[in-house]
Amino acid sequence: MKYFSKVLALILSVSLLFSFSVLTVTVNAEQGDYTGGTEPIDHEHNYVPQVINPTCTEKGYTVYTCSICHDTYIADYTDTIDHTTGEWITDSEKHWHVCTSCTVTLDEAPHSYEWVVTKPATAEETGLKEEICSVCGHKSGQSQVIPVSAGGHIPGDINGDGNLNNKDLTRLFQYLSDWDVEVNSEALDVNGDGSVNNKDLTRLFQYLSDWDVEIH
Ligand SMILES: [Ca+2]
Ligand SMILES: [Ca+2]
Ligand SMILES: [Zn+2]
Ligand SMILES: [Zn+2]
Ligand SMILES: [Zn+2]
Repeated sequence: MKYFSKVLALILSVSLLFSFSVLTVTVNAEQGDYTGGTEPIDHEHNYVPQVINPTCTEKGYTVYTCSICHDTYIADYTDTIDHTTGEWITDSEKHWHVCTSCTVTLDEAPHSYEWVVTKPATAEETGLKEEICSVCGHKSGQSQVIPVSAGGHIPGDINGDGNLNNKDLTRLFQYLSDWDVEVNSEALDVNGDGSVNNKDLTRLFQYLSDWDVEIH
């Protein structure tokens, strides 16, 4: 009987010890489950905002972090900003921009050339017209000399548009054919002989054909 009591006592104490161990393990396990996302102690989150500014490729947002448990969430997205463009970049055919922050190519288009008087002619000196892109300012390399202006007109500029070309030849032909066309009367006497006739037409044709002749 005494022996039996001893055995029982041993069994009881072993099972008690076992239960206690299980309990201890369980508590440890519960504590071990905590990995920093949430703290077992209840608290009012104290979210501190950190604003991340948008770029031209990524939206902006605000990161809210709890100063106590470090729980975070993201909210308050803001739209992307415009690309940042500097100077035009050009080649012989086209112009474009490159965003200085994300390097995307923007606004690519062929040059849009116009004739621009870069140096007006005077009574003493010839002027210069150049073909320049009206968008980016690129010069095609094409240029025209503007003849010295004499007495307020450009020699040979029959239609008075500042250019010397076949349109003037046509206009002079029309004028001589009694068409009702506008002419710069001071430019009509192309060869400077005091009268306006077919000789002036011939002289202008020769001049425009790069013959070595004078016009007035
Ligand atoms: Ca003209
Ligand atoms: Ca003449
Ligand atoms: Zn918190
Ligand atoms: Zn960009
Ligand atoms: Zn251009």
